[in-house]
Amino acid sequence: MKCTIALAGNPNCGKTTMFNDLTGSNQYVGNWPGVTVEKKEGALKGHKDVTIQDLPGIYSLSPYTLEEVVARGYLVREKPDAIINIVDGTNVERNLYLTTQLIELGIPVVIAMNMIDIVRKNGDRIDLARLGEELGCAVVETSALRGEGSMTAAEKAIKAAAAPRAGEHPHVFTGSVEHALAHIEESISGRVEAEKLRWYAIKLFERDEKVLAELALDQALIDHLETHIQDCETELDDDAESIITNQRYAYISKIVDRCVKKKAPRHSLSP
Ligand code: BGO
Repeated sequence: MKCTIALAGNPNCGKTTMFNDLTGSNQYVGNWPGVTVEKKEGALKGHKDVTIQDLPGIYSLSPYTLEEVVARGYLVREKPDAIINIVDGTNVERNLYLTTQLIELGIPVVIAMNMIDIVRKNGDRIDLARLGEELGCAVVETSALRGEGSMTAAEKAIKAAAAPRAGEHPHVFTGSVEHALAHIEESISGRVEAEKLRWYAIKLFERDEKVLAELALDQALIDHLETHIQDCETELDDDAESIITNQRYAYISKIVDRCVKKKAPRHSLSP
């Protein structure tokens, strides 16, 4: 099956190492249109009809850095068939901030739990099955440096690309935010692709200027959405963007507590 798999992850998660592992010398390097951010793509080893598209290393899908704008522009507009999200297994909590946002895009995600050699050496344990259940996606352990697991992650991504979308999202947000998001989703249904409804609703809740400009909603609709957003802000006594960020971190912290067991704290501030 002809398909495109995007590689996404935080800076230093091992993305370049995995890209090289998956594509070998089958690579094309250029720039993303209009910017001097490097663009690399290549055919998956042994699968000439599967393209691996590298994306810039990012921490979030917000519109604040060039890398974020390039990565999310590609993911929203070019519609890869699946995403391999490379997570640094020694830093799961920080990396999952991006993961939760990638899942909201409605593109099948496979998590490559990378640096697993270091995780093991440290004596830490990650319950991959439980993490996969919590997030609703496959999780594969990888050591890109040792060439372990990368191909399994790619094969799972090819399978996920061919599978029907489940349409379910992890329960990241609390009741009043979910209530506002449901109203926003209802208001923009039919104006965006069905599988991206949630991502657009969250971005509108955050008053993301790039998404507001892209959707060019009429003022009456924007005013209507504002009533729901402002009700939520009043109830939670915070601004919309912080509400989303804080609830995302709270959700991640909960699932990390359930799925990641550190052997012992290795660093102490005491003398
Ligand atoms: C250096 N396991 C281990 N142990 N290391 C890994 C793994 C893995 O699974 N995957 C990647 N690395 P990038 P981004 C380095 O370069 O792919 C290592 O930013 C060094 N360099 O080898 O570049 C990888 O593309 C000197 O490490 O990440 C690299 O996402 C001393 O993680 C680093 C030690 O990988 C980042 C490491 C001169």
